[in-house]
Amino acid sequence: MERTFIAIKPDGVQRKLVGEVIRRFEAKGFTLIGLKLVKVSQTLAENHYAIHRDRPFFNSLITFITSSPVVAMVWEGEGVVAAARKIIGATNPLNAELGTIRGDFGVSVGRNLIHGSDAIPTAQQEISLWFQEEELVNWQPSLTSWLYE
Ligand code: D4T
Repeated sequence: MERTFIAIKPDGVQRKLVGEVIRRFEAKGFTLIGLKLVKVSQTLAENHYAIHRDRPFFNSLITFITSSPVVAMVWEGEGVVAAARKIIGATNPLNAELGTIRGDFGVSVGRNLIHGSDAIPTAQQEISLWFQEEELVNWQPSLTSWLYE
């Protein structure tokens, strides 16, 4: 089953949106298999955002993501990587559709509340960066037959 890495960023945690974010992923039908509150280290932040190392916003991004706790999660389900990106919405919350998390709760690209892996290989890489294998729980939700034919 496909898995994706989702992080509620410091602004999402500070703004008490943890429950709201989890509710949306649960209500859609995805399964939570990993969850922890993380005080992000400089090293973890730089590894996670390595692809943006040369971008002008890199330093402020690292300062922001290490400034306050992050909720790190792994969600599972068919097509969860692409679906999560739709649930999250466009990078700039002002461009994100209403009904998405960023569209409903954000006004600024540097405070866009949540991260979701952008592709299956990225998801695998990010899950192993943020979680030990033993922190992930394989379980079978009892409502699976009501979600999948
Ligand atoms: P993440 O990676 O956080 O899920 O965001 P996206 O996948 O939607 O967008 P991204 O990788 O292009 O940006 C990563 C991160 O950098 C912040 N950012 C981005 C910023 O502060 N200023 C900017 O101009 C851009 C493009 C927001 C998300």
